[in-house]
Amino acid sequence: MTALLLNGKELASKKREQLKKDVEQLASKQVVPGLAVILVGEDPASQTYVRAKEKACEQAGIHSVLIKKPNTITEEELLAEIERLNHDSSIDGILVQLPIPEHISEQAVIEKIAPNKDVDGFHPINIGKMMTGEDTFLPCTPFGVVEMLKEAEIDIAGKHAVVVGRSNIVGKPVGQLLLNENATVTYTHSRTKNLRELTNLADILIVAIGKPEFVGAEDVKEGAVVVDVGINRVDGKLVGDVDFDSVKDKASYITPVPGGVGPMTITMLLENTVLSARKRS
Ligand code: NAP
Ligand code: L37
Repeated sequence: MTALLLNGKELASKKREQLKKDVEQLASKQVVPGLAVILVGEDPASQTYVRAKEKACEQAGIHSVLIKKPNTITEEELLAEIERLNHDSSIDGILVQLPIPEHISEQAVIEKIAPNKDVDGFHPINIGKMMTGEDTFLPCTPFGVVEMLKEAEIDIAGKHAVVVGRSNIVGKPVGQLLLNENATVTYTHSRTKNLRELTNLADILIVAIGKPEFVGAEDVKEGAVVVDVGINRVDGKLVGDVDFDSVKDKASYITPVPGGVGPMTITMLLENTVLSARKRS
C-alpha cells in the first residue's frame, strides 16, 4: 500500500484563506484581532517559528506584536509584561514561545496569562476544560492534528490511537483530544517497556518525541494512519520522528515533514486568536 498524504501545508493555506475572510468581517465591526508573541532568548528554532507566526498573522490581517526579551530577563519582569498584555484591549491572544530559560518558572508564566487570552490553551483552567470537553482554546499542535484527520474524513471513534511522547504541549493533549473523539488511547514514553509492540497495535499512530526517524516500517501496522509531529534538523535537513520513505509503503495515511503538522500549528494559533477576538466584550 502507498499511503495518502495528509497535506498540512495545503489544509493550512485553505484555512488561512477562510480566516482572512473572517477577519475582514470582524473589521467591519471595528474589531481587529490582536496577538502578542513573547520570545525570550535566541533559540534559533523558536526564532524561526515566531517569525512564521508573525508572517501568517500579517497575511490574515491579524494585528501582531512580537515582544523580544533577552535571556537575562527576570521572572518578575516577564510576569509584569504578561500582566500588561492581560489588560491591553487591543490584544486577544498572548503566546509565550516555549522553551523559556531555566531560571524562569514555566508554570508561573503560563498561569499568569489570562485564561481568556490563552490562545495556546496551556493554562490549567483551559486544560481542565479540554479534559471535560468544554468549549475552550485547544493547544495548537494537537488541535491541528485532529483537524487534519477530520479533513481526510478519517474515523477516530473506536480506533486505537497510540501516542508516542507525553509532553504537556503535544503528547498529553493530543491523546486527550483523540479520547474526546472517542478513540481508545494508549500513551507511551521513554519509560515504556514494550514500545514497538504497542505502536504496532495502533490504528492511529501519533509520534512526538524529537528523535529523527525513530519509527520505522517494522513499528507500524499495515494500513495505519501515521502522524509525525517531530521536527529534527539533521545535516541541515528537516526530518520527522518517522522514517517517511519506509513507512509510507505500509501506512494508509501519513503526514510529511516539512509540510505536515508544522503549518497547522500556526494556523490553529490564528484560529484561536480570531475566536478570542469574536468573544471580545
Ligand atoms: P519533549 O517535551 O522533548 O517531549 C518528548 C517526549 O518524548 C517525552 O514525553 C519523552 O518521554 C518522549 N520520548 C523521548 N525519547 C523517547 C523514546 N526513545 N521512546 C519513547 N518516548 C520517548 O518534546 P515535544 O515538545 O513534545 O516535541 C516533540 C517533537 O515534536 C520535537 O521534535 C518537536 O520539535 C516537535 N514539535 C513539533 C511541533 C509542530 O508544530 N510540528 C510542535 C511542537 C513540537 P519522557 O516523558 O519519559 O521523558
Ligand atoms: N503554540 N507552538 C506553540 N507554543 C509554543 O510554546 N513551542 C511552542 C510551539 N511550537 C511551535 O511553534 N512549533 C512549530 C514547529 C514547526 C513549525 C511551526 C511551529 C513549522 O512551520 N514547521 C515547518 C517547517 C519550518 C522550518 O523550515 O523550520 C513545517 O513544514 O513543518
